[in-house]
Amino acid sequence: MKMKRIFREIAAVIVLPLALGGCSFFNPAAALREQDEADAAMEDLINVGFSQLGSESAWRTANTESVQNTLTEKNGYFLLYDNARQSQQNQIKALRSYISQRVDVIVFCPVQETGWDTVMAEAKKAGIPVIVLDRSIEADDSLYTTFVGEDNREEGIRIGEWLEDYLDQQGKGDDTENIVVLKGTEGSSPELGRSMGFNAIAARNPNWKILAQAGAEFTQAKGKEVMARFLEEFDDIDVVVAQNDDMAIGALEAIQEAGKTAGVDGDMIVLSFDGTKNALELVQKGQIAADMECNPLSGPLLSDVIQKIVNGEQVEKEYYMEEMLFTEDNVGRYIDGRVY
Ligand code: GZL
Repeated sequence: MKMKRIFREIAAVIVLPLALGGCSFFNPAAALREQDEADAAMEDLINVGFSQLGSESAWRTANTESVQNTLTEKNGYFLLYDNARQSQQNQIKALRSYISQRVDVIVFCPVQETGWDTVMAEAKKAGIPVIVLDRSIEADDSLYTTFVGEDNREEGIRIGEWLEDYLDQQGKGDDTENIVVLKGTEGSSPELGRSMGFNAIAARNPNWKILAQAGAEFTQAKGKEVMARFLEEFDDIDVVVAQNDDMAIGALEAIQEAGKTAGVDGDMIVLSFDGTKNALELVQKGQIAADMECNPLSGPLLSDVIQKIVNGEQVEKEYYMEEMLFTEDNVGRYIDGRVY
């Protein structure tokens, strides 16, 4: 589609000078014919520019692979991919590059909620539909076509409700519960959403005391570092809320190194988000008490939405992935089928 003109321009810039330069091994006619064939093949493909925010977690790797394994040439796509390494500026650069290459659709996972209006207005002016994937943004919603991802606030509420029920069942519904929270990338929609959801449940449980909340960037290393700091500061932590599995696994390492234990009969319980296979194995062992799924396998749904857009069909303003809560009661039925 639109990418065709780009390849002609590239061909003209590269091929002709070489031809004029008379390189002995170079056959300009053949090269242009090959270019035309490439153009023709390219013409039928949907050109998608995909800006991924980084590779900070197992979840992110699964999300990237889901998109790359779905938006393939065999499925009718030409995929341009960029890993922004947690930098909004890198994402904006990638989006501007896709605009200048006149792709058919732009897809991006925003590293943070704010700061996108200008570049999205540029995409809109260029007539390129934008799909916000995974994380949501704070922007004029006329600037993007649709959102495909997860309801992070609902995830936070569901983990909080599970903790309420668990404590009631343990006969601790009125006990003081000292809680620490390992937050994801500050300002990201999962950090904001999960915090908002969990805090709404905490607000109706005055016996829950949130001792500390700190950012640990959704990584295992930072999760361990921040949890170690919490363990030095507080000697009576009852609940750890890790806003993703990588931080939860890091926290468990710190708990063990501090000579403490996690689990139903342990010093504290650990709650997590994502539902990665490694974490579900820890749920099965009782080291993580509950894990709220956040489904990264959005490639197929994304492709369905792109097809609707390029076919001129009406699309919803948002599409949410199916998600469930894993505990030791149900995890055994799902763990073998886990692909991430
Ligand atoms: C959630 C997603 C988060 C995951 C983390 O929608 O953006 O980012 O929970 C990932 O594991 O790093």
